[in-house]
Amino acid sequence: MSNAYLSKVLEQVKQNNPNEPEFLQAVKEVLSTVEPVLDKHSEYEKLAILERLVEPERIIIFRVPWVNDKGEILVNRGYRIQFNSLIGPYKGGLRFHPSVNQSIMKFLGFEQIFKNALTGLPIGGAKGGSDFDPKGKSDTEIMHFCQSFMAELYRHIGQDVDVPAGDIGVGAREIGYMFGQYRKIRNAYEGGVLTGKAICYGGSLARKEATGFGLIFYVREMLKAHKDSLQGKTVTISGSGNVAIYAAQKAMEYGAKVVAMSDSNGCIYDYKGIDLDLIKQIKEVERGRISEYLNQHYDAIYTERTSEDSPIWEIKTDIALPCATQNELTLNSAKKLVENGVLAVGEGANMPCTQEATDYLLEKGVLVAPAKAANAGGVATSAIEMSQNSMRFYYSFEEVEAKLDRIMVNIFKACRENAEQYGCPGNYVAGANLAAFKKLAEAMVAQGVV
Ligand code: NDP
Ligand code: 2IT
Repeated sequence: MSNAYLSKVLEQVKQNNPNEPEFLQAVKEVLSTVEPVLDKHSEYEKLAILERLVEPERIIIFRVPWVNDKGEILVNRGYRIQFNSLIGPYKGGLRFHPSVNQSIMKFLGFEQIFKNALTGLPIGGAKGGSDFDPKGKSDTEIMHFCQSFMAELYRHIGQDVDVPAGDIGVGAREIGYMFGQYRKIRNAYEGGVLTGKAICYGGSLARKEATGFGLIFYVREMLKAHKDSLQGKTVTISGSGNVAIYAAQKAMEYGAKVVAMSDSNGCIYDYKGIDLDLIKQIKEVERGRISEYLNQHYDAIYTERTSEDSPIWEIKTDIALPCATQNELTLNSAKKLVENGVLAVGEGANMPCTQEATDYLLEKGVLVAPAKAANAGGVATSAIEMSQNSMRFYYSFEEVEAKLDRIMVNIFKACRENAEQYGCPGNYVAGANLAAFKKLAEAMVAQGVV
């Protein structure tokens, strides 16, 4: 980084946010690519554009007490990072996972600002969640936790203020329990306050599928720009949650063969192609472990995860889709993928590649679909859910999917054009950051110092 303003801000961010490695990583990744815009706009320093972007508008931290089935009282920590409302109400998911802390919440909130700007829809950036571990909890325990979480969160959100949705550990079941509690407290049906709702009370068709489908639409466009396609390609997908499952489904529809999926314990490899109906049964219905796949497919192979390098990236593949969590694809894994001839990596999860892994993949000419662009289909469809709620009207599945497809095509186009315009053709990581940053900076200038 040769721009003095950039280096100064990065140093400040380091000093002001000690012990927040994920947040620092996300900021560094963005700042390292926006230099050409800053070189063109020397006035941005005087306007403190970067200093304002890296500081959340508000951080809310709260106690979440709840009672488990044994009658024991437990306390978790809840978060909502209202990062930026420049271009719309705060918008972003809620994550329930024991690893949740302020650094992870802030990195996700920061990424969300740029992702949401790329969708072209009026949504600001936010993230929230809790260090609550949903694994092994009964349905009643999940409900009690969600109700207690919402008993505090309700006062900070609203359909024109802040609109949470799902993320790791939060799906339609949790959104339903939170919506019920919100509705009861507010004594009003405000449909657009949460997205990812079930279809029966205000959800959007295709929201469940949207992030995974959108990822594949983006990868399709990226391959097309390089005169290639998904047809006949081998695909490996980490995770077996919401994003992974629907990425697998759409990849298969385009003629690709998905041979491996995983969860936090390990990965399965099925040379015949993954039986996705069985994965849905194990994960969406039974909430079980992916190793149970072998109970029905005796010739599949299960490999336990024993280190930070996931065994799934050792498998030879044309296209790798990390769809589990941050920093799940390390430099070691990137080297393995390149050794095995990988063509493209599509980030379904948020920040799944470490910075070293991304740099290595780009250096080796692998196509990288960056998370904030490639997984934006989920939040974009959330915005479509909000607009349906405002209109008190519903679109068909096909209508929503067509809108999502168009949005992903436009996001890819913005990434490609910006990468070309700023002298790094084919680098969609930089292209995404540049496209989003330009829009946000322009909006900040227009709205004055607030
Ligand atoms: P789910 O909870 O549905 O699934 C998460 C999957 O990732 C599970 O298979 C889980 O395995 C695995 N996983 C989670 N944490 C870890 C970890 N620390 N180490 C290894 N594996 C892990 O979540 P989603 O599919 O919704 O989210 C997946 C990723 O996609 C996240 O990064 C999320 O931020 C991102 N994302 C989600 C969107 C959405 O609309 N849902 C939109 C855009 C991005 P296990 O069950 O063993 O924990
Ligand atoms: O990371 C993400 O974009 C999400 N978890 C979806 C957020 C949303 O508001 O739909």
